[in-house]
Amino acid sequence: MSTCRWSSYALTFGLVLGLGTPVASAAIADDPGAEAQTADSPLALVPKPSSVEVKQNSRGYTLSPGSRIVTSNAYRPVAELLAQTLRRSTGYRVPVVTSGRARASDIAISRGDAPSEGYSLTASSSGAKITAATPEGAFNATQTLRQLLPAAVESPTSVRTQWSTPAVTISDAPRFAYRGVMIDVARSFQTPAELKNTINTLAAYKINRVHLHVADDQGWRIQITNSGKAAGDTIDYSRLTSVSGKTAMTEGGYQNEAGHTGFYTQDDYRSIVRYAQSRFIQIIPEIDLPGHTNAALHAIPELNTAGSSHTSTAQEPTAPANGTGNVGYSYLDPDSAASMTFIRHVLTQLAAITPGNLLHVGGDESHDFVARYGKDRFNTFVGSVLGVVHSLGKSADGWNEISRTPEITSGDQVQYWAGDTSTLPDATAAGAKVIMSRGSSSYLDMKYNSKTPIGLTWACSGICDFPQYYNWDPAKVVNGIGDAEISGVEAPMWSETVRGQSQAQFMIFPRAIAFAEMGWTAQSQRDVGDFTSRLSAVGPRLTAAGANFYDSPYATWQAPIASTDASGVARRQTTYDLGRLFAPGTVIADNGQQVGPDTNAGDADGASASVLTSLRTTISWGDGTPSTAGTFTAAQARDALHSTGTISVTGQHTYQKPGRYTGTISGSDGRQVPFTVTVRPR
Ligand code: TNX
Repeated sequence: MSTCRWSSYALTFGLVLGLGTPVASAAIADDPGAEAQTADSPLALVPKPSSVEVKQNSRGYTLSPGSRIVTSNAYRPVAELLAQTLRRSTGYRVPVVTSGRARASDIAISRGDAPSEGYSLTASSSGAKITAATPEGAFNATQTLRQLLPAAVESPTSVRTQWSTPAVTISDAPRFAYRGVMIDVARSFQTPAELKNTINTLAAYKINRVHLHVADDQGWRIQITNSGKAAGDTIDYSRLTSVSGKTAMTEGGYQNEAGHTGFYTQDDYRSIVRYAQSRFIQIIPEIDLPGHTNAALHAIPELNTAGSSHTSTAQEPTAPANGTGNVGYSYLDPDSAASMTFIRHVLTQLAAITPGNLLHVGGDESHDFVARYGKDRFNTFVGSVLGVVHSLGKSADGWNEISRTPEITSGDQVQYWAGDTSTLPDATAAGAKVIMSRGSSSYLDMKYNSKTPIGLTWACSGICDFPQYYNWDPAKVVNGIGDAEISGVEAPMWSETVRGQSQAQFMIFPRAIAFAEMGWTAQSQRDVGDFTSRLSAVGPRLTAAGANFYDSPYATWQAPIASTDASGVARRQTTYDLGRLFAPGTVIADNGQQVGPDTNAGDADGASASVLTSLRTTISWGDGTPSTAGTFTAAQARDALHSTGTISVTGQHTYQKPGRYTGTISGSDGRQVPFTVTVRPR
């Protein structure tokens, strides 16, 4: 038995292991019951684990119709989440049991020594075995196990393939405790369902923080009620959402689509928090202060005092709504009691519905505030906001502008995005940590290239694709701010130009996945070429899961196929739906019978690369009749804002007699996929 340690072989063999043999390895055995060692792409694990030992000549784990997940009560919720994924795609029952011994066909999840968030995972012919010290570690292990199985495991409907993993032993733990993505729902709202969809995909790559930018100049997205108001507080907080929940960006969208309006009730927010919590993601809400506050000033007359950016008049008691992308003009009055009353009430309610230890208070781009009052006044004002956060038993996050505020202390974090880095050591000297979000290589709202139809260019222009976002060390950005001073990394997705879940995911993926690996994997184990080859197998997973992403030309996307079992009636011509092809970067030729890469660099969407130079299929029906050509239909065509959705393979046929037929889809690249059709009497 030969073994290979990934940690030492990564550079030499990473490409080979990562890519596998994309076309041949996607083929499955003629007899669907036969045990073959096939995965779409063995060891295309992202983020890359600390240590992976591959047993080249051994069989791995095979999930079968009788497979169970055997665990203890403490790990049951984690097991149930894994079971949900497996049930949907395999159609197997996958019961979760908390007693009895695990068999070779089972997945065992149990408690055992492991570093914080870490785990060990062994997949072999005697079963899949996960041990972790906490449910969080076990959850991380289940994400790795998903990636050891074929991409089709992400399918929302049941498909058939060989559900086998390579034989591996993995032990794993993260570099940074904080691995975040920010989503700006203030400029353009996303519904709870949209947000949960993205959270679900982020969790699969071990992102564990989602920072929600819920208030900015253009809109206010979180319900604040009047309950628990301080004595003498005349503010009607329900106006925040009844007035500024109805405003959003009015410009900047693709084909002029306006920003989406709306807000989260506190119950919506709680349900988002719970959903994220079950995937070990902490939600960090941000109320941006003292700037970026026009939506608050638009809703609440009491804030429009002479020292704020808008002074109330009889004609204009509140600041006008502003749906432009202008920044720096709005601010609260540091001398008005109403400002602090407002801040305390809002943060108190937010703290009450946020189980996590962090509230983000913004602090960025208060240009007109600083111009009017000076930087010292800014620091003391933000310092009093930090005081409120601390009095609520929470720690504060803020953009790097807050680094010199007086109250900053251990537990707090400053998020570096741009500007003066010389202030960061002051924050760390006071005990705070740094979250690295350097604009030029972290901002998910930047265009991938000049042809990207949405996005901005101020922080990154030219090519801002996943290699640029991957290929830097957050510990080498600022002198004196190394691993010990950094709590982690976060990639922000601002929404001046981004509308809704699908566009947001197009900007987020795959760049946030590059970030996920930057946050998780030791710097010495990271290599952009190796990452790229593993990412090429992640694309089909995103496709199978129904997530949108930019199928960048920097990866040569793999294209695995799985079959679907069909049924029909004898002597009736029927279009049978027989297969699922997950093929990022491809387009279907006009006649529907050929799939190939979208190489038209002249298009707005640019070129792409796929392992398929061209794929045609023939279907042999299993009843002795001549084979016919398969037809491809994509759930979503590749265009300037969408990767190719899952492609169905269909064929027209008339079975003469009832029965159960085993047919084969044969690809022009040599792959063969068996399917079964059950034909009832007419
Ligand atoms: C800067 S990053 C901002 C945001 C914008 C973003 C657009 C930061 C702390 N402030 O208000 O949305 O640029 O890229």
